[in-house]
Amino acid sequence: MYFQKDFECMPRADLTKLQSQRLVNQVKYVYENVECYRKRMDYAGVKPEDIKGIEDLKKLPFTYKSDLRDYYPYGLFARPLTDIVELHASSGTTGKRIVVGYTKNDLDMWAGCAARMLSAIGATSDDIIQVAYGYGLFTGGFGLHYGAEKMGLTVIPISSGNTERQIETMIDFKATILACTPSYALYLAETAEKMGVVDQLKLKAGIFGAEPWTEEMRKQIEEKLHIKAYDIYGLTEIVGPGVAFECDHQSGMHVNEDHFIVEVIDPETLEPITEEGAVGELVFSTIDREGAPLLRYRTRDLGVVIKTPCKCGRKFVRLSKPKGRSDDMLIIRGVNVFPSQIEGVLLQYCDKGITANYQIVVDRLNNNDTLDVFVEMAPDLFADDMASIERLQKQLVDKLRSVLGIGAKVTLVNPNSIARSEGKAKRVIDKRKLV
Ligand code: DLL
Repeated sequence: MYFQKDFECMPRADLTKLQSQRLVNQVKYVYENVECYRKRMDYAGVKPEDIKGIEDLKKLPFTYKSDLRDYYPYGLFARPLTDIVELHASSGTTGKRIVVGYTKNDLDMWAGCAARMLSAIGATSDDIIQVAYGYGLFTGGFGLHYGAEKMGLTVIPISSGNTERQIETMIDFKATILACTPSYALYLAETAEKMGVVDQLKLKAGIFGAEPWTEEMRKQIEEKLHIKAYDIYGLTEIVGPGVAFECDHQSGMHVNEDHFIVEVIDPETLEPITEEGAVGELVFSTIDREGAPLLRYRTRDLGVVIKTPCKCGRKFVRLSKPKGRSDDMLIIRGVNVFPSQIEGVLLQYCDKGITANYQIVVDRLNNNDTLDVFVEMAPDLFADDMASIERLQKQLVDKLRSVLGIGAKVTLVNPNSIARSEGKAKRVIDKRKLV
């Protein structure tokens, strides 16, 4: 077990004291070691001494995804690269990734956060966890791996993909816990059904996150795989998986508040929302991070912070399932995709036979996200032979795959066939009903 009662069940007054001490240190550390923060705080007229506790958090400027992009790759690191032992990354608004660095202590803190999540779902060193999140720059695979390792579980580091082999492995290696995205869990469940092997599985629980999913999906996964399905939340910028986790009561995700402070703000006015149960944008500050600390990071995820006590006894506040985003980011097969990335690719081909009229359609078929890009041809290409149209279509598919990191189906359609809008163009149609 990795239930850290002293922290997880700490009375609120003590937790506030701990958060305040850590925040004061983190702000001082960031001011001294990260030029961008120093300049921004100077500009805002805030000195580290002005931050005496969490009540002063709102004096600090926000950090945005664009900051991580502007200071790409290492500009926001607070430590020299000699102290950074691991890098992780995810996509950004222009296709340029954002990069986050971990020191040895950061990795240990992350592993501890992830171990708490596993402990909260009842995992012990007797369990065998199949980590089918992607390993690599994405944080999912390694985050669950480090947590499981810290708790002494047996890890099957299979990564994502190769679905039938996943099922074979789950059966042969007697996996008891499955970790992957919820949509992949459903796909695995359906494949196991087709293979007629569901009753050979030894799974008892699944730990799923990295993309929006509904209570209906939870029910389906639980019924098909005969497991309990738990939600976990995180983002690359903070620590990937391990920011917040569900306990046995499956009623909101406890935030690891001794490491991260969560605020809810109105995304328009940027004012903190204190009203219980109100939806707002989640903003996180790290308070004991060494490599890549972030203060008041605007996640763009909309959610609710639940402060009422949980039956499990943990005192950490809980997050509702995210209720959408305050920007246009889509999560497709677990990968963050911005429509502007797709538009950027299409614009590069406007002199090669396509126009800037396009539509992006995202759907979910057989529990797998699909991405369709419809683009109008220019009249010249339309009059051309089929081979040139197919050639261009293929070039677009290849380019989109390399920029987005996932496959898209591209269909070149007749000139003027995409409906024109009278107001703002409706470029993206998301047919998945996820919130
Ligand atoms: O998805 C980290 C992660 C890995 C979380 C494995 C959980 C499990 P990013 O790729 O940076 O990091 O994507 C972060 O994914 O801002 C949310 O919009 C979304 N997201 C993450 N968890 C959930 C969840 C990882 N449980 C972005 N429900 C976040 C809904 C989620 N959305």
